[in-house]
Amino acid sequence: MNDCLFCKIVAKEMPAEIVYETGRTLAFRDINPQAPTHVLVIPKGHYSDAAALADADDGLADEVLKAAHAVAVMEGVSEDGYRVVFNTGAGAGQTVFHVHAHVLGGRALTWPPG
Ligand code: D5M
Repeated sequence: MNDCLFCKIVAKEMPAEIVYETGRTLAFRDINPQAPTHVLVIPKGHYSDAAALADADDGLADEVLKAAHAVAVMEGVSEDGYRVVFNTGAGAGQTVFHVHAHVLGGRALTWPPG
């Protein structure tokens, strides 16, 4: 996708602090962190949101979730608990329409979220 910010990060046309990478996924720090650990995990291929990723039905959604857990372990937040969030749709606060899992941890996380 020509105008997609996260496709540009995948293509290394935009800088990002990459913390983890597999063949089909990429994880980088959120530019506006909401917790001590706030990493975004994306598929390298373009899917607009979590529903489109699920529809791909080729194991990629599993890989994104596995990468999210690997990031939590690497960041040292898996023991105390962490959150994986897919904002899906503008009404849920999605602003970048290349599906991304927010991995949040390193502080007490309250529920319900805002
Ligand atoms: O989350 C979109 C997230 O993407 C939001 O937390 C900011 C983050 N963001 C936006 N631009 C960048 C760049 N260039 N690097 C890293 N992080 C970025 P959403 O769920 O769509 O609201």
